[in-house]
Amino acid sequence: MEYLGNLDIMVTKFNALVLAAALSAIAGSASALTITSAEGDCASDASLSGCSASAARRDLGNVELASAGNGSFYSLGVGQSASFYFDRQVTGSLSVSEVTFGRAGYYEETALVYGGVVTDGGYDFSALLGSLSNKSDDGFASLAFSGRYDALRFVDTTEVPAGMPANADGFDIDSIEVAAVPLPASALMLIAGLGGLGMVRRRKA
Ligand SMILES: [Ca+2]
Ligand SMILES: [Ca+2]
Repeated sequence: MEYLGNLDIMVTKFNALVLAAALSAIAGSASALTITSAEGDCASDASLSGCSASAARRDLGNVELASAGNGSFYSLGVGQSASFYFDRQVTGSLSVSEVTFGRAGYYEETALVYGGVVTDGGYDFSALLGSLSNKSDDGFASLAFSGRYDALRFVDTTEVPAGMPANADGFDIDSIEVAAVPLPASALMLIAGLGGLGMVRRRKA
């Protein structure tokens, strides 16, 4: 039965391919950050002061993780806030696309950004990361920050000038771009090691 040896090599190669596919799937999921949940003052209670009159602008589902917006957005509401929770920790920099960039004569809309970390009592949003304005020239409101956070909170600080329409609804978030903290090399090595162990065991059996 001279083919048995070849079969054994084939099975080993197959296992290696399965392992490689599994590792690449893990690496892929590690880089794909997702928003697990979001909450916003105006999304919860549209009657709050400064919230948009438009239901579409109070839909948190309009905010996606992307480097460029798609035109649908969530309006924070003047003086109100919204928080976004991620499946992995994130780190800087942060870039937010707004819809009112480059509008001549349009008043400034601003927001503070806080980083949230999981604690025993829930989320601690005491870390102020910086501020955003819709008056930046590059089409994005960006800020650099270090540290690792499980969530981001945006608190509107827009000061609406006198004489502006009464429908002011604060800083608008179309999309968010932020980096996921990469899996530590030790975790990837552990996964690879466990996979290798499984192959050895299967061959011995
Ligand atoms: Ca607005
Ligand atoms: Ca959007």
